[in-house]
Amino acid sequence: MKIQLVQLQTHGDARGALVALEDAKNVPFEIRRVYYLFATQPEIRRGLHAHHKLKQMLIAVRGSCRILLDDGKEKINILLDDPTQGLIIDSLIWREMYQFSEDCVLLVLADQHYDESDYIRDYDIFIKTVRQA
Ligand code: T46
Repeated sequence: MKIQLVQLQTHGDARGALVALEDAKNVPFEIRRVYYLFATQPEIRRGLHAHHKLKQMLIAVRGSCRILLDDGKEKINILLDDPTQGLIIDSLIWREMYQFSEDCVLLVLADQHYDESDYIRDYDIFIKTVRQA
């Protein structure tokens, strides 16, 4: 599956910790958009879509959530609960985020501006698209 969980270098000292995110260094694409999810609720499921082209890196900078990833052949489930780990998700991967902790802040770096036409929000169309790719 075209996903990768990467360990981000942490600069820490007695004052606390710092993680820097830089494209072409620890982010494997040009960063065109940054957004974050917060005030999520444990029983709510988000995502439920794939992207034609978009690549993203997700980081639970606070709290935790689970993410189901599906490339049309296999499904995996990842717990994001560490602000020093980045989950890179390539195009054509179905994702569902759930079991958000109440304090969860999910930071997302994206390689494209927001474009609704890049979304595949119907699972059957996703499967057909993957098979044709
Ligand atoms: C993804 C997961 C991890 C914008 O106006 N601009 C934006 O950049 C984004 C991401 C969303 N929006 C609007 C579109 C909707 O009216 O914000 C609303 C919520 O978006 P959506 O329902 O797509 O949110 P999620 O949490 O289901 O999915 C988001 C991203 O859209 C998606 O690309 O991979 O987070």
